[in-house]
Amino acid sequence: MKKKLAIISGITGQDGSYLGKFLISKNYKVVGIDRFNSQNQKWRHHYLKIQNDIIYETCDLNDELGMSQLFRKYKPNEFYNLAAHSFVKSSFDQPLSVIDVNAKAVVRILESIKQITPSTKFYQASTSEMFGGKSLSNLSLNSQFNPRSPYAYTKLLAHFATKNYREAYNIFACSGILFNHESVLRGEEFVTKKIIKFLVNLKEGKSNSKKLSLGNLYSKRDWGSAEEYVTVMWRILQNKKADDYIVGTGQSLSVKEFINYSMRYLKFKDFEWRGKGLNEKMYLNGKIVISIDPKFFRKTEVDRLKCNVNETYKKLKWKPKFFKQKLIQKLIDDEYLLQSFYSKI
Ligand code: NAP
Ligand code: G4F
Repeated sequence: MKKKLAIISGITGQDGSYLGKFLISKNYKVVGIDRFNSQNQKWRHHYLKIQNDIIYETCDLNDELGMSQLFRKYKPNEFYNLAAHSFVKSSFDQPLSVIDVNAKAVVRILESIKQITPSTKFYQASTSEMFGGKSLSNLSLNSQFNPRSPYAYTKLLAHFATKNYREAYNIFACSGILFNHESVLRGEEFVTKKIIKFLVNLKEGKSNSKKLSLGNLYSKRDWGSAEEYVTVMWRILQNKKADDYIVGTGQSLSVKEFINYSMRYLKFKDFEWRGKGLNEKMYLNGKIVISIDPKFFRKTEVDRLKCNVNETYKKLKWKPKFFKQKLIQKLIDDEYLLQSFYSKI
């Protein structure tokens, strides 16, 4: 039987790398779109040992001609659009370039599908950030969107464009509204990786790891596992009907709770939080190890995100295995494995 062919944009990122590995294990031919300066980002592929199994095509998502040529050349069965400016905080500093990659480029891809390969199934990486706000209840597909950053409002445009191409042109275009998902391959600017790398180094007495500065300790996120969530992206495109989906764990933790769980799993004793607001600090054996730096605060924060998992279970017949302590334990165990991998090469 002929292998299915999938194109993944954002192949060098956290999700692109895990999805690439997953699709290769499913016997797909995987074409990954990287950028001319992505070379130093291939470390994830080396770690997962997939670099020789991916057909790399270099093309910026904003390169309209280059992107349409990829559809002509490969006629993909599936296209996973994971490329994005994905860091919320820095999206405030460059809103126009965020609009280009997170919104305009998505419409161009959908146009290419419509004009060149209308049977290509399309997955759009939508995000729980689109809900924004201060939501207290569990978020579902019917919840109101209230984007609070350039990242979130550009993703919302792409989300609705995906829906519109599905409804107007009958294209198999789906959005997965995914809540935060983490792994050892997360970029170091994101809070879970920043915390865990610091704490593991602190535990191991590494000299570069004496003090950590963070922003808002009280925002809450519904954190799941990236390795698990990429399998759901694939599932979404295997359903009979194209639709939108919401994917989370139904559990949320604050940044501070995440740190406390991590400290306990790493068996740190004698740690305590003292002070309030900008003066809040964590002490370990009487010494400050974590403090607040206002430079990490968002101009407009999303205070709390928590998924209504009933919809996830019902529409996808899938339940997450990793959340809360189990996720944190995996992130810490995997951080040790990653560090040991790099110490040997
Ligand atoms: P990531 O690690 O930051 O990866 C982003 C990818 O996009 C990288 O491969 C990057 O390439 C690529 N990219 C950025 N700008 C590009 C451009 N102009 N042209 C081509 N490629 C470009 O993000 P992730 O965590 O894997 O997330 C994957 C997708 O899911 C993103 O769209 C994100 O917004 C969305 N999402 C993520 C989460 C989450 O919690 N992780 C939750 C909901 C939605 P370089 O390596 O060259 O920089
Ligand atoms: O790890 P974060 O930067 O992730 P954020 O902003 O929730 O966005 C991630 O998840 C979204 C899904 O909801 C994705 F769409 C998006 O692409 C990305 O993957 O920050 C998490 C929370 C925020 O409330 C932030 O204010 O942690 C808080 N935080 C506190 N101190 C910090 C820090 N965040 C970062 N990055 N760095 C800090 O020092």
